[in-house]
Amino acid sequence: MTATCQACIGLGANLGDAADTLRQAVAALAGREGIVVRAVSPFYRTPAWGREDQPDFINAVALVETSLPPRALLDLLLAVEAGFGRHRVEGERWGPRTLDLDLLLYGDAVIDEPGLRVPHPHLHERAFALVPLLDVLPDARIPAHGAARDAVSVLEMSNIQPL
Ligand code: PH2
Ligand code: MG
Ligand code: MG
Repeated sequence: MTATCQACIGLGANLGDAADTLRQAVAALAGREGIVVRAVSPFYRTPAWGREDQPDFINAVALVETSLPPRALLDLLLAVEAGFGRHRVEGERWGPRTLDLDLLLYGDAVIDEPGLRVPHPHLHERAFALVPLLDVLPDARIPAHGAARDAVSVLEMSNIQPL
């Protein structure tokens, strides 16, 4: 049997029918070789973080079991994003998008390579990712940071609204 790893994927969208896109994206992930979707959090409406001049996002987190190594999983996430019409704008950071799939956690791995940073470098400061993460993995730990529960406890959460 191939060894598998538990990974957490953050889903976000704020263009088009974002909730429908997220539902379809989960189905697309589940249909890929090497990924089993174990749990999906509720969907949340969240105010844009980092760049506020854009529509609210819909966010969720999927807990998956995967036989793919981290780089292959990242490539797959980027391919699924592209399949949903995600066009990356050069130099644009935190802008609006049809679908964003972020590798938040890959087991307890700490990876810092070009294009691939795990845990996600902003996870511990983003309620829109931590709240759904805790739904699927209540005891989640962020390697090099600590308990996700502790990270979220100091953040504003009242604006993270379940759909
Ligand atoms: N993603 C970003 C930037 N800002 N804000 C919210 N609420 N949700 C997101 O998914 C999000 C964001 C960059 O990936
Ligand atoms: Mg993102
Ligand atoms: Mg991303």
